[in-house]
Amino acid sequence: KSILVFDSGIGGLTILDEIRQVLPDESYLYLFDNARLPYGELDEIDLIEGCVALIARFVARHDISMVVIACNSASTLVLPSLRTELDIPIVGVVPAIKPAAALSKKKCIGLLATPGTIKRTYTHELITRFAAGCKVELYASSELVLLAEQKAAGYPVTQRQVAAILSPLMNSELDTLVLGCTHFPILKDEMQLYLGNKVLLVDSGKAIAARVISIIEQQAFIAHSSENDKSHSDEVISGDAFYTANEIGEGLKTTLSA
Ligand code: DGN
Repeated sequence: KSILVFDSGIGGLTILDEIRQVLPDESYLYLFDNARLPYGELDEIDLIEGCVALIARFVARHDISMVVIACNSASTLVLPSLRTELDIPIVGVVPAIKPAAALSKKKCIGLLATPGTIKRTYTHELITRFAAGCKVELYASSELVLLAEQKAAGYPVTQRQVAAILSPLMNSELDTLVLGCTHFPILKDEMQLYLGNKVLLVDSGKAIAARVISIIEQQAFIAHSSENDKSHSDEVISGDAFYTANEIGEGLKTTLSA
C-alpha cells in the first residue's frame, strides 16, 4: 500500500519531503493537477468537483492507504466532500495559524497564501479560533506560486522578483509569517534573505509528518487488535480443547474419536 500525496503542482513535494524524512521506508505516490494550476484562482465549485473526481479515480486504481492533500487552497475547501467519497484517512494541510500565534512575541503575524486560501471561510475560522489576541495580516499571491514552480523546474529566480512580491510586508510590525501555501518553502531562503532574521517563517510540514505517523500507528494498532479479536472469535471450544477455525475439522474428528 502507498501513501498518496496530492497538490495542484510541485508544492506538495515540500510536504512529501518532510514525511519521508520521518518515514523513509513507506511507499509514496505523488499526484498533481497542473492542468488546472494555480488552484488559488479557481472557482470553488470547480475546484471541489475536479479535485474529488481526480483523487477518487486515482485511489480506485491504486492500492492507497492514506491521502495527504498537500495543498492549502484545496484542503480549506475539499476535505468534507473527499471524506464522504473515500473511506481511508485523509490528512489536510492548512495554514499554521495556531503555532504562529503562539510563537509571535509582538502578537502580530502575517499569513501569506494563495488568493483562494486567503478568502476561505475555513481560514477565517482558524484565525478566530487560534489567533485571538493576535493581529493577523493577510497577504495573497499567486505570482509566488509560479515563481516556486519556476525555481523547482531549474530556472533561476532573482532576489528582485521575490522582493517585488514581498515588498508590501516590509512596512509591517509582524515578526512571524505563516507560509500558507505548500509551494512557498521552495523559496524560503530567498524570502528569509529579503525579510531578514527578525521575521520567523512557519510552515505546516513537520506537523503534517507527525499527523501521518500517528495515523500509521493507529492503523497498525487497529490491524493488530482486529487480528487478535479474529483469532479469539474464531476459537471454538470443544471439551477441553481449543481450536482455531481452520483446525475445526481436525479438532472435531479428534473429539469424536476420543
Ligand atoms: N500549493 C498550493 C497550496 O498550498 O495552496 C497552491 C498552489 C496553487 O495552485 N495555487
